[in-house]
Amino acid sequence: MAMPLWNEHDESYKEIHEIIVPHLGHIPIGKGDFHRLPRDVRHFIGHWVDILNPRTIYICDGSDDEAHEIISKLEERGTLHKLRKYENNYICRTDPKDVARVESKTYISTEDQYMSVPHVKEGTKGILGQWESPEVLNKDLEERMPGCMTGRTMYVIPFSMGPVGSPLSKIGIELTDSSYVVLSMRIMTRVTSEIWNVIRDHHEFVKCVHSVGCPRPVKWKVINHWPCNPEKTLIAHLPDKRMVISYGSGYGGNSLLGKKCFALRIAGRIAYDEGWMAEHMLIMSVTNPQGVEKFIAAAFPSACGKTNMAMLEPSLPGWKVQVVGDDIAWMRFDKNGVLRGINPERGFFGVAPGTNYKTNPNAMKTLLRNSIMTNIAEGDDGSFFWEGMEKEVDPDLMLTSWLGERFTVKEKGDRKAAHPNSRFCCPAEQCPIIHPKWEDPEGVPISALIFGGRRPEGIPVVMESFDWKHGVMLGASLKSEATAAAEFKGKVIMHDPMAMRPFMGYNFGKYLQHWLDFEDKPDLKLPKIFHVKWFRLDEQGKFVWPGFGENIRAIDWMLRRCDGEDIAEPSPIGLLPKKGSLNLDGINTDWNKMFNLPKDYLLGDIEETRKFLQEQTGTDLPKEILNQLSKQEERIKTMSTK
Ligand code: OXD
Ligand code: MN
Repeated sequence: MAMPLWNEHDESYKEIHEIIVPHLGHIPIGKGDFHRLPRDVRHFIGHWVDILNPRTIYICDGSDDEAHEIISKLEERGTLHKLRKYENNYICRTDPKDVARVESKTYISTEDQYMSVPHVKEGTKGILGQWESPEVLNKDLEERMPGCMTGRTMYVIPFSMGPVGSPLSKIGIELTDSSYVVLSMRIMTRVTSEIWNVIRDHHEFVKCVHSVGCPRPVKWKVINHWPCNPEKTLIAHLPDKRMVISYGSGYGGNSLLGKKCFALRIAGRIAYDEGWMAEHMLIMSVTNPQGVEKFIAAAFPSACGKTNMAMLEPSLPGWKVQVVGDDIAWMRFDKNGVLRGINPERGFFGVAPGTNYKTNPNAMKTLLRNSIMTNIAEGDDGSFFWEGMEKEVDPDLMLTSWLGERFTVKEKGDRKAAHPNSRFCCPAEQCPIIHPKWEDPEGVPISALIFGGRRPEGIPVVMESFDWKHGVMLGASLKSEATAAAEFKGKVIMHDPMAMRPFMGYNFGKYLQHWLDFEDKPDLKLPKIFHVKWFRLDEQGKFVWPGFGENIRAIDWMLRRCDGEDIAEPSPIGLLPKKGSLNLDGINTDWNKMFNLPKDYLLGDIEETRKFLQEQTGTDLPKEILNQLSKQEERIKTMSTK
């Protein structure tokens, strides 16, 4: 292969002052002192400036002044627009072709294909990550990257995932030509010049390169002042090199490279190499009326209510919930064998539709200042609006939809005011129930791990796994409705094992084995694993469980199990609450509808899940998972049909 684009060779190393850009001469530094950056960072920047050819370089320091300067520029240009009703809140509309993560254009590239993806069964299209050979990737990048920042500013964003300097944190540097990305990254991660010192001490950083793929002069019409290049979008990961290269999209998980690309795909691989876990999980603390606090981490697929659960307002008196994180958990067993977790992010990048004062009052209060909202609707009074807020605003409020249509709330009908994947991006520290220890460098001790998904049928509202291995199998069997967070349409039920399907950065078989192996380490205090399903429907299509704040009742049961209370009984598929052990005071539910086990459905489900895992993971599927599936199937077969 020709020298890959990402290889920084000492012979090709250029200090910035040696780089001559055609027509411009030396690259001007728009802001920052390039020569004071650590050598490895200068090397990285110099290498990419040479390829990308930006007009100028802007080294970010994460300060408020910097944000204000960029915001004013974007307001002038029309990319951002102030929402008058609040303090420092802005709305942004993208090109309607750039609205979600693009899983079909997301690749993992390693020399060894099977480090990235499993040996899928012949004829099967793998959905647990897409591999591209370094040769092909290099060709794809050669077609895209050279000169792609021509005429644009290249921002250098130093950031920490996790509290700066924590032993559980990791450092990244993102080069980007999107100022929207700069503003969002400083909400979602810790952007500060202190990072340079951390790099000087530890040297390692994850390299992130991002371009919207619209060199100037742009040859096509830029829509909504949102440059992007959807035809050529490519999100590439090089886990061996600890590197991400993203081209063509400015949106969310495609461009805020600290989030899915780094904190899940690259960190997943680092965690595998170093013996810890990077998971698509919220972290929350729950304190019972006796004042006993426990932390739980919960994995749900995208847009299944992780943010709502992390911030839930308990319906039962005397209970308190506090949030540590709503999307990603990095967890490691400490020297005493306790699993400790941090939220590597600093903000919430939540799905807006469906969020309101009933479903998530704490999120609503978090959003009242210093936030950026993308593809939502705006009220004529300078307020934000999205589906789900209809009952909380004046029905005569005139809206401008995300597509620029004008209608009042009551005239809206079936039209969408906001895109289904419209997002709010806000600082976590503004959340009224943020946990005082959310930035503790040691992380918080995790007592329980929960898996859940959005699927209508069959599975009980809450259950406990028989043991760790059985819990891993339950996680691997997770299914959920497709969501607008990626490019899917409709409500098909998709497998989303461990809620990690779109975020795997290495072979899923190795990932499952990595999880299973924790059980063999005798000194570890493994948390209990549970499975929940808040969205079970009855035959009439009605939810059998009230959800939201009432979920505290299931959490109460799980935490009492963590304390060893005798309130569970075995069923063929896991440990279920003994009748009467779930606190249902004051709510109207039907125990049978919540916990009945439809034999035929469960048998069909297990057969289908085994087929899925065998096809998708092939010879990499750990034997233990097959063993767990067979045992489960045998147990179900012995059930009576009643
Ligand atoms: C997210 C997602 O944005 O999971 O969190 O898609
Ligand atoms: Mn997510």
